[in-house]
Amino acid sequence: MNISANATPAIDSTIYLKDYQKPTFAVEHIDLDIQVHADHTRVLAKLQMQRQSAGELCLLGRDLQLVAVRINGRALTEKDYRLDTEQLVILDAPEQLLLETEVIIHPENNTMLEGLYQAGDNLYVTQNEPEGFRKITFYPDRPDVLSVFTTRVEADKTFPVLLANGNLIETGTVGDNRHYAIWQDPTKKPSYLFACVIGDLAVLRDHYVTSEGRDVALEIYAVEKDIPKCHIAMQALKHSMRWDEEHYGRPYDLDNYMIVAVSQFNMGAMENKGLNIFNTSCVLADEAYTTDAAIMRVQSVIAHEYFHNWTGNRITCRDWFQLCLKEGLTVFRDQSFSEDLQSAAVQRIDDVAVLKAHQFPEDAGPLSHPPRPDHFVEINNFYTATVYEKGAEINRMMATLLGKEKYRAGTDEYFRRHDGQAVTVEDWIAALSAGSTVDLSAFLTWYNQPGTPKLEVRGHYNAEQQSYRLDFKQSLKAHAKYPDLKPVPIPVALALFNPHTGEKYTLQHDALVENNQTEAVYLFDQAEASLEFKGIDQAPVASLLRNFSAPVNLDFNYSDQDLALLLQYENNGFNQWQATQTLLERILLNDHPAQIYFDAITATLPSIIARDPLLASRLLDVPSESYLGSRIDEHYQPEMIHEKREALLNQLAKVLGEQCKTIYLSLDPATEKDFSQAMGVRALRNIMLSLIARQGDLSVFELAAQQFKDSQNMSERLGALKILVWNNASQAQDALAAFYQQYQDEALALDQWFLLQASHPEADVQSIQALTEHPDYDLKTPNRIRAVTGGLNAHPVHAWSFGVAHFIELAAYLDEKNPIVGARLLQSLSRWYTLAEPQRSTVQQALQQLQSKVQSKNVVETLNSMLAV
Ligand code: B3K
Ligand code: ZN
Repeated sequence: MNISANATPAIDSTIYLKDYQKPTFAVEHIDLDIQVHADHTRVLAKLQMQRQSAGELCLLGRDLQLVAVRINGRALTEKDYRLDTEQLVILDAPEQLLLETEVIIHPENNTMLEGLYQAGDNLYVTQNEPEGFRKITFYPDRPDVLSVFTTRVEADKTFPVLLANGNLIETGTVGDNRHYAIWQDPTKKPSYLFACVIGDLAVLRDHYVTSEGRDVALEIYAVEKDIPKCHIAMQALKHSMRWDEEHYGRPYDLDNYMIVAVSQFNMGAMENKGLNIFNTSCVLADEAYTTDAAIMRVQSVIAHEYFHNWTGNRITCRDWFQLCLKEGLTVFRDQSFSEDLQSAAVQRIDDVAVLKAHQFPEDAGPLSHPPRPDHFVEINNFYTATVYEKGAEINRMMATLLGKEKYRAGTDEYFRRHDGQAVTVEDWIAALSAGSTVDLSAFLTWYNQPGTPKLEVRGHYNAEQQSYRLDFKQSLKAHAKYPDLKPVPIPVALALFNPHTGEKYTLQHDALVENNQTEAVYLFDQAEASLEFKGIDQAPVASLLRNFSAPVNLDFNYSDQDLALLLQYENNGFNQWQATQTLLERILLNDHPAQIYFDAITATLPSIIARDPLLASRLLDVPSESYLGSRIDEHYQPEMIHEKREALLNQLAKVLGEQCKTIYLSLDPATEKDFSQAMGVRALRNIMLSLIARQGDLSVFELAAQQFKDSQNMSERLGALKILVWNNASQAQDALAAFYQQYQDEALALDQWFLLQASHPEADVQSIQALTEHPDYDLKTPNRIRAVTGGLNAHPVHAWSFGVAHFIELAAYLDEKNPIVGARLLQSLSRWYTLAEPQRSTVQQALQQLQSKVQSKNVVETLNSMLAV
């Protein structure tokens, strides 16, 4: 009965959305008994099942050692079932049955961090989305089988904490050394939301009273020394609970909500019902240990996982093709929450920057897929920027179009119709349309086709008629797997500025869907269309796609001067930023003169710094080398981009001259009461330090060394350390050693120490090797692996030269040990074919060689797609 865990998986097993079939059996109740021992874990499961439709009773299971199987009390023999590496099929199953199985699993050897696994000496945790539950027990492990779970967890008393979903109903001892806990989750849920935790952890407790009067116990579990770093997450949790009540009318539905922090985790966090499991990087937050950006991320991930309770858990996905139904909507919800936490414009800038840096390149390369794909080999490969971030943008477009009230009526209807169900993207759009009374069915096209639409707009001013016409055209690049591409509805938020006064014109036009006099939204949903405004007495400067109202590539005939004017006049902070980014892209990629940019930024910066330091810090963004690289489709030479960008930054430093030091010295984060303002001040000061270093002013190292020494804040300390280390200052080695000394037992701070060195501008094969040979480098901890690969990716010149060997070697190793992470790492090489020769062929050969060696579905599917260009 023992099926080998290592049999080669079937690689050609593509799964298609069109083949979806309803489950043949429902599971009314599952009773689990998980007995953890040092060298194995025994799992007993009792499933009360009921036939729903004709077909086999198929239980999915992987790497399980089957000990016994019984139906309605009768032990089965091998002729009663079929067993292979993926499933247990019961022959001649009755209509109604109690199925009992007993299996042995090995969480202590589970390096894939999927299913039940040991995460360090004192902890066992689960990760079951999307298909981890089948590594715990035989089960119809698919999201449309919802059941009531009762879980008994038993372990040695050296693991005092025994958790599972729902309410604790019993605890007790087993002999002298062991104990157990029984949990019951009253809500029906799919198996991917099952979780249990067995560990030696401390806990931070609080509570929250919902709008319905339910007093919810809140608990965050972490190792003892990290408990003081859990307060920000706890506040964010309470804030999220309130926010979801106020904005979506969704109160929490259980009596407890637990979060567990784990240092070995494949991704950010997991929304298991009432028992979230988090990567420590997404829960621990403390100004002394955590950067401002990481603190913001903690708050947004806490909110994200909490919001899943309604969008994901109470209403889940019918099948994994619908992943973006829960992820796109939940990302949109967490982004909206974060916009309320800090400057909304800066949050939008940061979210769009991520979209453009990751999703746009993904959608422009061989891994491009629709937010709702229609086929896959390995679903883990589809937890992508497209599913998450583009999915969020689709929801944002519909929300923009509907306005607050109608959007709320639409989401209310969704919850009313589908609570307790497993549904599809069509169900979401239908409910949103019915509730809002606006037909949104055209937005389905966004879910079903790949690629970033190109939106070409041309503005024509007619002085005689005092009219201004905008001609719109949309197009998509052909895609081999999705040939039938259609126009999509594109909400274009816009304003027209008088070029002399900077005032906005009043906009009158019947085609505008939202119009508050001077700011409007036009829904462009044809292949081509025009829009003409009357009463415009000067050739205006149009500001299009305000707040990034649609995820498209805009090509508009702005002059550079128009963009400079927008930096000055726009009251939409996002479009101010976008104007600088467009201008810089033209300078760096199309050789436009830089002077207009320098003039505009020097003229506007002082007033913006005084008003909004956080926004000011973003307006100084210069598009990253990797983003610029992603805009080049052939003969891409990373060195050339690097040199141009460096030259521009050096010139900017020169133009700003003395101002840099003046700004640096005039700002003091300690005097800022508001976190978001203080964060802006810290970001600005760090930018100024790097500009002063570019001026060749050696006194910057004194300033940086002082900042490093005096500050208790991680953003300030790391910012200063970067200046010292990246410029090889004489103080660098001492500071690096001091940092290590202070944080060697703080894994997340140490990740920053690795990242900072891996992203050294002069990093090379030896320095990267030294990092990977460091005693604290750990291949079992994805965060540590990502600290080094993240550093390499920060410099495309490095990533595409000696970095390639590092990625390939890692992927070959992870193919067996942790294929989810292995496949993910390779995605950053997906645009290899855009490189100029000979680099293009070198990388291609390296990928091909890897392709001949790897086995996992994850890595094989990723490489096959990457090489099929
Ligand atoms: N739903 C999980 C992601 C699971 C990823 C599995 N490879 C986290 C989230 O999106 O909230
Ligand atoms: Zn999510």
